[in-house]
Amino acid sequence: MLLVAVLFAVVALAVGAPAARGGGGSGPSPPFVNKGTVHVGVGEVAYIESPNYPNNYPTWQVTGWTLTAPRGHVLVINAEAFEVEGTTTPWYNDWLGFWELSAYTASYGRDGVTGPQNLRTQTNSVFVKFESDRSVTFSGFRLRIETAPQ
Ligand SMILES: [Ca+2]
Repeated sequence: MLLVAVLFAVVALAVGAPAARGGGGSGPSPPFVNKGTVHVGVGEVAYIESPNYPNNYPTWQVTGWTLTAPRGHVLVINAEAFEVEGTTTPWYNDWLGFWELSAYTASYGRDGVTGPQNLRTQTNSVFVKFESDRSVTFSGFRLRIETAPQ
């Protein structure tokens, strides 16, 4: 039981860290915009785009999506377009990341450079988070999302 509690605390810290970092300043976290849940059925294709795409995304904003697939399936995510002010080091400038929602696994795919390429999730639900800092924006991204058997 204690182990579960510790694991939960670690996950909570990992998820909370990027917003708490505050884009390099000491100010508050960027405002969060919840884009809701996108369910992708077997054989279906869904797309999510950065805010205002293909025009530039706003500065100082966190945008979140929840992606789900039917039980027994996972999500396969590909960036069809990805123009973001980022580095290969997480937590700098603007970045996109993924968190499993139904497993205590590490986040992955945090990236501001290439975007996900054939990223296969471990479970059927992930949280997608895009954070932009206080300056410099680009056209952002368009992600293609499909399902595959787990
Ligand atoms: Ca930026």
